Amino acid sequence: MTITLYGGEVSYFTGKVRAYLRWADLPFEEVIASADVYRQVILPSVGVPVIPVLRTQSGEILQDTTVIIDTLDRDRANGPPSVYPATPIRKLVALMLETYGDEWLVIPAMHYRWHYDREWAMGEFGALNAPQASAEEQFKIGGKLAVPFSNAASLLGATPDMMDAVETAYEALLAELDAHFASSPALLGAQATMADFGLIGPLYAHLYRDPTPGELMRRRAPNVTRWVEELQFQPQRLRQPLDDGDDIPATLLPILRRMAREQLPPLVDAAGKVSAWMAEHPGEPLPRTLGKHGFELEGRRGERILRPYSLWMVQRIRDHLKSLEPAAREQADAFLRSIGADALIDFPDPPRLARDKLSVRPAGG
Ligand SMILES: N[C@@H](CCC(=O)N[C@@H](CS)C(=O)NCC(=O)O)C(=O)O
Repeated sequence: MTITLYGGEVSYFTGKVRAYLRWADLPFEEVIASADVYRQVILPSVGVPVIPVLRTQSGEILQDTTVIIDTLDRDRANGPPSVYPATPIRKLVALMLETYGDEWLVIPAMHYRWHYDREWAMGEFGALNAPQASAEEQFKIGGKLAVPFSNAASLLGATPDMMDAVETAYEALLAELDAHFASSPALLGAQATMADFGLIGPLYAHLYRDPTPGELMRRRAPNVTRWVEELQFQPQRLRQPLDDGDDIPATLLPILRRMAREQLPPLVDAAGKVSAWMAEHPGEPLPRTLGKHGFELEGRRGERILRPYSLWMVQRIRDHLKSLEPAAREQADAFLRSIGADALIDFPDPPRLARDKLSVRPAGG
């Protein structure tokens, strides 16, 4: 059986897995997640309407891009190098940037899509759901399907008073990434790693493909555009193994400082609130969102939904840190301090979490 990827071009997380499959040179078939596919494959096997979903060669159904890539990475035979660098600080950075791409850059991705390219996105949603319908029919269907997604932009923090800050932060990130890719083929050097697969999610389906941010990327950031196109379509060059060192390219540091400044404070806050909720609801699975909490971007304060799932990704970073020998741990801590990510050193870990579809539950519960 060949691998099947159920998803769509318009989907953030499908772009992440598709890029990985092509990069890993694994033969696969991509099936558009139409209404029929949701009904016949996704809902019965996963229980919630979500993409992407992957059927492995042995017929196992996997949901969640981190789980999908980790499973394929673990089972790879004489194939591509691992997406996880072998050295401690690079692996730390790969895990951090995956978390940044998956859980934070949803803000600009959703903002540009739903505040600039709404009608276009509705047509795309309709085409995904009903590939055989007329353009007019697809637009109507897409309009209905798009409602929860279009609300996501403001729920995630791109409220009207924060839009300028979201754009300022994204344009600055684009400039930082462009400077980085001017001298480096991938985020950590020669080889694509989990850092690249994390960032390709938002930077392909939304910020490259959608008309308004796509034009912005092509105009302002030709090196980012080239990286997106290589990683998504022609990843051969990005399979050169990393060298044996553990240094981080200097051009990546502003991006890591940005992640530390923007995303870490709300993650620390989320950890406190999730711990408190778990203490009050022993053994219970967490809701997908736990109210709202504040965040700061470019000097402005906004509000966004708190998603416990993000802490499952932080747990992966923390597990890596805790697995390090004392000398390596000391170096990793010094590195975290140097990029302003001190919060990861003694992060207020909630009780251990297990992933549960689109949220989390107490591990073992
Ligand atoms: N963290 C998950 C998220 C998957 C996800 O959010 N998929 C989006 C489309 S790109 C979706 O189907 N969302 C449905 C929903 O959030 O209800 C992953 O890595 O796969």
